[in-house]
Amino acid sequence: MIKILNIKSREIFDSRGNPTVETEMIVDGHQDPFYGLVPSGASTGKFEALELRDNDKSRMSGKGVLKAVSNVNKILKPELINTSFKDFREFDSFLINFDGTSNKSKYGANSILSLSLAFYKAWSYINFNKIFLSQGKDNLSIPVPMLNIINGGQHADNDVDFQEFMILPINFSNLKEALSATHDVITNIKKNLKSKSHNTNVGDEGGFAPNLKSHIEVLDIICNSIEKSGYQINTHFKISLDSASSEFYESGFYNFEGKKLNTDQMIKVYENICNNFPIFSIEDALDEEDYEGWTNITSSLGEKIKLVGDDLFVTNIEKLQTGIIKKQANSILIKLNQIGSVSETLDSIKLANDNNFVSIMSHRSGETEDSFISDLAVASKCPLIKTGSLARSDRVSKYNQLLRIEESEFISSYAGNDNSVFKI
Ligand code: 2PG
Ligand code: MG
Repeated sequence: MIKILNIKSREIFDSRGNPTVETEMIVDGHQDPFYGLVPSGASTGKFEALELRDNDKSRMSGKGVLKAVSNVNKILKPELINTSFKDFREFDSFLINFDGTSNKSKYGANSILSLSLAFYKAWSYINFNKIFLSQGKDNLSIPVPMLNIINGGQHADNDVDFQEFMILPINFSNLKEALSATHDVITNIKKNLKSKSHNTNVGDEGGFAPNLKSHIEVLDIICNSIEKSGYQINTHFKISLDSASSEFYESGFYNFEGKKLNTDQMIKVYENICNNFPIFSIEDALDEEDYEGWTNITSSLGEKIKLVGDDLFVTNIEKLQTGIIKKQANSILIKLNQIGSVSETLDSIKLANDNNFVSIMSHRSGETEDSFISDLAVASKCPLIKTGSLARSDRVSKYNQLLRIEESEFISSYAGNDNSVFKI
């Protein structure tokens, strides 16, 4: 049993300078507090759990989270202090039932997640030996980073419609080598952009945000830079996209690169991309409610690439279950704050694994300095992690944590060598 002795929540800032929630928790037997820090999205899914903001326009454009903080300090804390919980599942269940709504709208998913994270950290710290020593040393691997090197969509002020262009270093013996090679590619992308007089400032997730004309131009620059760095496309690096297409979908049409495309035409764009470039996955290829389209694209491209549901599934086990039955997508993006608790997040990963869907642990575009998702990605055996480019501390902190974990005696491999996920 873990007994909670004290809780304190406060408003802090995320990587975009917007307010967010942090909660610290003291548990019996431990002097140091455990922290839960909550990230925040920009291209949020319609069905995500509710992020409670003050909407008081006189303060930080209404983005304050003082209500969520007060819900923790004044309402939830008195229910939790001096109470003992068997494990994080019992703790999360208590919070979920106490809130009582399907999307955590009574107290806010940000307040509930901050508590869930803090308690999970306490629980895993206290039970470390039981969790890891019991399963032996050969079981854990380091996930492959999906590095978002060119930003567009809602994450950048340019005309590129797809939100993220990512590179995946796969055929390397460990993460250390994989990131060193990635550094070479990023250096060449920068040189490449500079030589064409493009801006090389970085966007929200640390990737470049040049004003390029089309997705083909971006993909050509990426492939060219990989080869210039002395690596082979497909063998050493694959490419992934996050279209975040709900952001350019309107009344049944995709407003893509100056054209109004219906679902079939949009699917043709993707088929064309997959025929010409080394694509590993496409996330949110279609709108979050274009359900029939999702089934169609999965039947057309699902054997060839991973089709990843982010806004489509919002880390929600019920939406994922429907997706599995209706064959919408074959992979899921995992974001803790889309659902609002650690245990529900782990349930979605388990359901995905049981149905051969690949789980990708993910940051949000508004991040904090916390690197917890790196620990969780390894512990929950996600073969991939998406957490921005090799720039900005909010992104690099996650990769740095993975480098530390890689040195641990519990790690036996780098997931990039797993042929069942990454066919070369
Ligand atoms: C996404 C994410 C993270 P946001 O769409 O996958 O890259 O963006 O946090 O803005 O939803
Ligand atoms: Mg996404």
